Amino acid sequence: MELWFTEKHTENVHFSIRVEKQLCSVQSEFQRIDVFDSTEFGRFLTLDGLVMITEKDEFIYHDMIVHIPMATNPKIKNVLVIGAGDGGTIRELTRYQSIEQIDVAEIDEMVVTVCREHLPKTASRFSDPRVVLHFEDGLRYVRSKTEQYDLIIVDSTDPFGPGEGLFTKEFYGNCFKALRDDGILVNQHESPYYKDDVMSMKRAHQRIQSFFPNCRVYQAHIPTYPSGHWLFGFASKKYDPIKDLDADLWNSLGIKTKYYNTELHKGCFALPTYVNELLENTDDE
Ligand code: AG3
Repeated sequence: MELWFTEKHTENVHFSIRVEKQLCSVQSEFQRIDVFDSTEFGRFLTLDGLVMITEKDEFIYHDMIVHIPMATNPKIKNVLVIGAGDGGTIRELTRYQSIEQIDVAEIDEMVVTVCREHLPKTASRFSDPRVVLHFEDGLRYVRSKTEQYDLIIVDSTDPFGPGEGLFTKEFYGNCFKALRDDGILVNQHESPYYKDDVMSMKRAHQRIQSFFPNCRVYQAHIPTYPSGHWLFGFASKKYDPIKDLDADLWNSLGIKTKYYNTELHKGCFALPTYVNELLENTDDE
């Protein structure tokens, strides 16, 4: 008997992974949480039937969401991570000795519990003393914060279900307020390829741009996400991610990575023409 996990990337495109075993399936207050084991991608986590991470390719996403902002400003000390219940982003952040505090606002405690049990490769650093877990909606958490963080990482799901509020103008405005003068906001920015994802990513870009003077979008290749072509947003009150990169300084830290390097740092902001055009023609309601 063969067992397959399938995610609908569009009405007409399905992506399937052959499953060796289903390790966990629970319904939390917020969403359905599943963990599977597979030959091709190792263990993988899905939320409401959408792939969040696989053991084989999570390093790409987590390298890119963490090391791009950290290399742009290695003096970052106070970080807020929103979402991130699988722990991958936290694992990468804890590699920087210079970081003093990592607040994590994750809406669903059950995601953390499940990942601690079944995905120890990503959920490995929750017990670092600098990590403070807040099990609450990131949208609400950030509302009450003012000039407190050097970096906010929005490591969310797609813009529907529990993650919806993390793509709103209200949320981005509150992130702006919660950041210090030289603060950086990085978010997972959806894909430029299929129609529905394009709409989300254009909208996110438009909304972020209405608050931050410096906004850039960068890309990575993530095999298990829709189209495999994924974007991240970089927004700052002060920094330009390319001009302000001190490659020698980051390289001197000796942080060994499998995807990120300082040449790729500069290259990932060079986007295909059709993506640049999508980002130029944004019209929000
Ligand atoms: N968060 C972004 C996942 C988006 C995937 N979308 C999809 N499969 N339709 C991942 C969280 C990793 N820490």
